[in-house]
Amino acid sequence: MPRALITGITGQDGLYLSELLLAKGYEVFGLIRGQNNPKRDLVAAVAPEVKLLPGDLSDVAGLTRVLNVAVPDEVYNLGAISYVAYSWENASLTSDVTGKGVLNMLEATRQYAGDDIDRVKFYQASSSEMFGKVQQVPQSESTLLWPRSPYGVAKVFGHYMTINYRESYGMHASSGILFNHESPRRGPEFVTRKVTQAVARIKLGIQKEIVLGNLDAKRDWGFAGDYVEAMWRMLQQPEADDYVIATGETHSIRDLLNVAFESIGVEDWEPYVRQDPRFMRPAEVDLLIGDPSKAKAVLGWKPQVAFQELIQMMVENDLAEQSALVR
Ligand code: NAP
Ligand code: G4F
Repeated sequence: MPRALITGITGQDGLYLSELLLAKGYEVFGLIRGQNNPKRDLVAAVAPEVKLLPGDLSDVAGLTRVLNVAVPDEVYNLGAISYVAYSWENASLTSDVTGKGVLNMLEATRQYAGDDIDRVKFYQASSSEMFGKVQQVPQSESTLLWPRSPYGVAKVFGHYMTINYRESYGMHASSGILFNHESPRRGPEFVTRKVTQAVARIKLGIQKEIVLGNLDAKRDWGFAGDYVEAMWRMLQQPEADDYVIATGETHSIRDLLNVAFESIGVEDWEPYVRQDPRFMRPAEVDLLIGDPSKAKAVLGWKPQVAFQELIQMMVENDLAEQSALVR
């Protein structure tokens, strides 16, 4: 039975990846932080077979201990402070967790592997946020990185550290440069879920408006369930490498509002949406659109869920969730 350790187990991707690996017959271990993490019950409900081990990405000794208990064949480093807006307010902490945390995990994994570096494969959750002020359209694995947020800068550090461990120590360490991916499990602080939750509440008559920031930014949005499959495929390759994972389509926040409101039968969303500078960012990433052709050619991966279907799925889920809450 192959064994996997996932950091970020309580997050959107950690949950989908756990389900995928368990279905493939893996024994799955998850790093969980804090002395009484409120999301422990969520993991137990979604994937009860996952064995949770306490630890934090900022604590190398703890990570080494966790690796020695889990004895993984594959390590998926998904843990991070992942909310871009928050990263300006907490730049130092974001650098420690989202940036230095990657080095901590790589180094703990190298020490765990000892003389046999081939005994373990490593996945790093890199991000399209690294492209920032994009230097090429669409963005591919060779596009120059130009991060625009403390989060993006931290991800660039983690990305190059992963490449460095591959080149310096021969570690099977791959980076997935994932573009935005969403689902009914997406945190409500991210714009898709913020919109789909609000639209559901407006439909049910329990919310009047949505307050947003920049409506013109464009993102390449896919479904998280599809994207975790790509992570697994990267670690099944004979050689480690870096891959862009994206749909190859881009949509603005306005397009998102169109689809979300249409799905509750509202054609004109303008009366329901207010903009507030509070949600504008000090430096914006205006346009993301990925070129996933390498992932398609090498991994045989392609996205299965289109943008419209994704947003409708999220609205339906939120309608069910919000109705249950008001009942
Ligand atoms: P998420 O839902 O925000 O989950 C983040 C996870 O990291 C949570 O489990 C969180 O645990 C954990 N974490 C935070 N600080 C930690 C620390 N100090 N030590 C250990 N764990 C810690 O993120 P996601 O959407 O699943 O994304 C997974 C990864 O992919 C992240 O690295 C993210 O930056 C990256 N990524 C995401 C996207 C996307 O569109 N979703 C795109 C590109 C890259 P708690 O529950 O304890 O807070
Ligand atoms: O949903 P977002 O917060 O996602 P963002 O910043 O693109 O980051 C996500 O994707 C990255 C991959 O590119 C990940 F690495 C990262 O961890 C995270 O998962 O914002 C998307 C866009 C931005 O342009 C933002 O300015 O939506 C715009 N936006 C407009 N109003 C808003 C809002 N974003 C949020 N969160 N809340 C608003 O009210």
